Amino acid sequence: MRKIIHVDMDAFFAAVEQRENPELRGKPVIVGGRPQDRGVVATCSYEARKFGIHSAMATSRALYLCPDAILVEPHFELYMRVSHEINSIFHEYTDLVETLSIDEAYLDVTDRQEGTTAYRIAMEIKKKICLKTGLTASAGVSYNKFLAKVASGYKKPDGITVVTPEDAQEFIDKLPVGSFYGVGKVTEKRMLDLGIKTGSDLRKMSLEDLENSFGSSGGWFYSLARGIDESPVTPYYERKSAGREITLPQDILDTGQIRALLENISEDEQDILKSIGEEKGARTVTLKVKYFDFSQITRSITLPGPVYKSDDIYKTVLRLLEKTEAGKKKIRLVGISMSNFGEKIIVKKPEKKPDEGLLPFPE
Ligand code: TTP
Ligand code: MG
Repeated sequence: MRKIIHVDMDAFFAAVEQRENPELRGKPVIVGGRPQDRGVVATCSYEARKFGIHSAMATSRALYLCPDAILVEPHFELYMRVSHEINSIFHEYTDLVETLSIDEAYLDVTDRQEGTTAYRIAMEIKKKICLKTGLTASAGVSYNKFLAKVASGYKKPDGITVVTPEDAQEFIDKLPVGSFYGVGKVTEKRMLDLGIKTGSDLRKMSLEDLENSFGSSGGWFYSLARGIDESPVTPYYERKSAGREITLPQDILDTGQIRALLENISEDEQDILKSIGEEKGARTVTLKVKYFDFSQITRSITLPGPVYKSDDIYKTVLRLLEKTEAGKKKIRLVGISMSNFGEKIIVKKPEKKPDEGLLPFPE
């Protein structure tokens, strides 16, 4: 059985601001954009939540609900620094860390429990986060990602909740459908319209009915209602593309020579994909050309399926080469890059749609 921990920082941006400025502690603090700029709330302190303020609400409305709240503009760089600090704590325990957002991650500690338990590891992580950053986090411990995530939100702030296989069904049955992974605002409303309010109601639905009502997500909801979520903790890689480019020793006009170079780079590309574990290939191929006068263009194509073999990459690149001025203008640099990794995604786990008006997360 797997042991998964989900850790989520409490009122993250607001807690960081309260740490930086003692005058903000114990007070309703809103981090977000200014009302005169039609700003929205990124988050707010727990003191502010008592007034009904929440993320993505217009700041003007938030200040109407709590005129004494203190509005602070976000300091993303600072939050990113803290985010890196907590991530390095996670990595002290396992490499199987999946970063979900700036303040939360899953850890798979199945193989890290010698002489300890997942619960103790989670306690230790919370303590270390507090020592290193002065902030509190909440944690959930269970045998899959879905339950660990719901559990971490169960006793916020500064909480820890364990859901064992024995307790799971009772725990799930009581959950409001809105807390199921993949149930966004629209799906929640549709479920409520169908009379599905809790996990228990969801479990009473047949697979067929769920598929009829929710398409490919139906099977996912059917499994979640029974505490089944096999999705692995997948370490998050920042890499979104992989490429290689060559600056030529001399500018080249001859397309034959350019093609030969591109053939070599296509072979390198296959090796690069292999070395980064993207052996299923990538769907988007981009050709970059810099002309003798330093003007530069890129031409790309997104294919219906991924390419991986150097021959296929090369063939695709030749199509792109036709859309350049190769042969007419001397070229000083050529490069190929591949992105959009993996097979065409078959939707198994629906994405939770962020609410409108979200502040963009920093890159
Ligand atoms: P959350 O973990 O959703 O919220 P939180 O950490 O502020 O509060 P909680 O104790 O309930 O976990 O999001 C983490 C940070 O991401 C949050 O501090 C601010 C930012 N954020 C936005 O900028 N816009 C949003 O709509 C949300 C939900 C979060
Ligand atoms: Mg949080």
